[in-house]
Amino acid sequence: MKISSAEVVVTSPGRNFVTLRITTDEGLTGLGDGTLNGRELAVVAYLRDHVAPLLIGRDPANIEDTWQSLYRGSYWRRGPVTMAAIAAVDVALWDIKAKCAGMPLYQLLGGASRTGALAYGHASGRDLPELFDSIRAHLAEGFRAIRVQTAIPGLGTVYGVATSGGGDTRYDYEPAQRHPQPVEETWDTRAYLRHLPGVFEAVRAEFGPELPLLHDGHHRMTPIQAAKLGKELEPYDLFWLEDATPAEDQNALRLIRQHTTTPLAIGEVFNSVHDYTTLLSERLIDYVRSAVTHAGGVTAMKKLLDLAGVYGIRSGIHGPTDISPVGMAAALHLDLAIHNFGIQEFMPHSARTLEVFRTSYRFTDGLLHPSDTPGLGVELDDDAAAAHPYVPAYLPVNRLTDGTVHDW
Ligand code: CS2
Ligand code: MG
Repeated sequence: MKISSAEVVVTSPGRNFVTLRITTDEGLTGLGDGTLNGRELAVVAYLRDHVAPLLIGRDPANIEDTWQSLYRGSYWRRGPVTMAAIAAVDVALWDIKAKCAGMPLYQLLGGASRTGALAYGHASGRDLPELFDSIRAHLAEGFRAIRVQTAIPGLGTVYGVATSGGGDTRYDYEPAQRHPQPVEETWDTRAYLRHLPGVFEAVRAEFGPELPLLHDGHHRMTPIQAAKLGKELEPYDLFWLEDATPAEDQNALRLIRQHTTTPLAIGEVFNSVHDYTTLLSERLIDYVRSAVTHAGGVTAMKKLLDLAGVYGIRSGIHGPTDISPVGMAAALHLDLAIHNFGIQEFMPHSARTLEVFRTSYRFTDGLLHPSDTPGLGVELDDDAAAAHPYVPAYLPVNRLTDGTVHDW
């Protein structure tokens, strides 16, 4: 069998998605996600202009060889654009291989290690009553683990906090926004650090000690600020504190670790196992947060997660709405198969997105299952995709109260 075409489909059913469809001379197709939020067209060009021509005529069965050719063979390694493009190819080839075998992908990864993947949902509120309502709504939908984000008194819009009600608009706070320039938000870390422990105290008092609670710091603290926050949150027994400090500084995690037993998660902006070497070998984190879509696909993620497992570190695969349903399905097959699964992030896609991407994965009683459909279990509806052309969009920029650009 040979690859006969590799087409890139860009669609924007509320937010932008980049999908690679590989077709073989025997008529089999595979899908891969290459969505890089706010920088989508860079991956499109990388795939269309530089990668697709290399794929034509290759044997789709040789996934490892194709991965290594695109990684080692290009000379320019790593980086979010390259690794999202490689991920798109890799996942599409796994989809084809699993369809060929007539099996769901997780079977090719070793079979199921569990009945489903524990998912966490995103609750948020501008104040405690709104936050409590959001937590209750997620519990009613079946979520058994909850990420908690709140607004901060004195600051305006805070990234990760819903400004609208339920339904499809519920997660509208996290798309890259469709403006010609990025929206600017104001940030004050001291105000955040003063406010957050009280929020967790109130949530524990309301919802009791058992519910797993998570929090995302969006890379906004210095190491010593993160150490202080981790220490102050210890009484509230977090499942994890995510992205406490800017992720590229692996050594920062060492300082945080010396001060707190709050579990740490990091890695949604990482794209290679090389971003993790210190973190894993020194056991400076508890959860690996990379997305299949941004870290080189199933092939690379399986190796990364196996290495993490050697150190007793578990998975927490990135699953926001800017990972397409194709990337989400790939994550779920890994979640089901690997031994060191921790938790899966799950922000359900909008109904509009699910008209473009026909999924078969299921969310039941707090657990996600990729389904037993052969392959990944996702198909792309071309007509629905074409009805939503690309719209430029940017993630917001974060500035301190004096106007300084800040990390996030
Ligand atoms: C967030 C994401 O899901 C998360 O944990 O940090 O919403 C992230 O900000 C976006 O994926 C950025 O594209
Ligand atoms: Mg995050």
